[in-house]
Amino acid sequence: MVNHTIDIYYFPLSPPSRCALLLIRALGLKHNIKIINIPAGEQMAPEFLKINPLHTIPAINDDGFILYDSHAIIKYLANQYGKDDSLCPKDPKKEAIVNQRLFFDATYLFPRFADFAGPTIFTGRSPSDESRKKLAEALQHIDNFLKNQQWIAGANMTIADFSIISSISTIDALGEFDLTTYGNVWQWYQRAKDAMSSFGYDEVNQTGATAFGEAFKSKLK
Ligand SMILES: N[C@@H](CCC(=O)N[C@@H](CS)C(=O)NCC(=O)O)C(=O)O
Repeated sequence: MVNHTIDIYYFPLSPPSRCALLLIRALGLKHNIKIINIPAGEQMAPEFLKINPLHTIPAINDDGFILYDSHAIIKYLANQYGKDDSLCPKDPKKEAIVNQRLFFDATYLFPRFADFAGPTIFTGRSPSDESRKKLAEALQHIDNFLKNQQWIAGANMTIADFSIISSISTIDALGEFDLTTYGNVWQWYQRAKDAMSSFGYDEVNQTGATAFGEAFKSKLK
């Protein structure tokens, strides 16, 4: 039983920060949300730079243990507080696949999403054809991951599903990609939303994803 409260530095529009909060909710951990308003530049405040010199959210403070990067955070929390190893398997091969999916989100999917949507959000420019092609390629890889399995890293839901759903839901909310054309992705997305609804999927993730999509669409006009 965990008695202390974990601080999470979070902003609803930020996919990785939603992913970390969703896992905190799945694990039923006591937490305190500290909003860092990214558009207002609050990540550059000296107090926050002491938490994360890289000035990104999410970050957590778990009883003095400070950690940043959503992928590192969800892996730590699942290992430290998971009631068993289902969310983060200890079997080396299963764990390796989870890691591969986390690194895929960190180094491939999320950067391609940011390259696609960032210029519109920050300057109102339309996404480039090149960034559209690259993000579509990333979606196709996820579709392939899911060819013979129900979840992103195998037969069970793991932290990899938390990571990928925060990005996918935001991509879906842009209204620029028809996810139903990626049949495996679309079915997994419905399955994952359903499985995560018991610990607050809509409130923690969907609301922020939809808000990001609205912000994107309003800048395109
Ligand atoms: N790999 C990082 C990416 C985090 C990230 O880029 N967060 C953005 C918001 S979505 C941020 O905090 N940007 C503010 C900045 O870079 O100054 C993670 O997964 O936590």
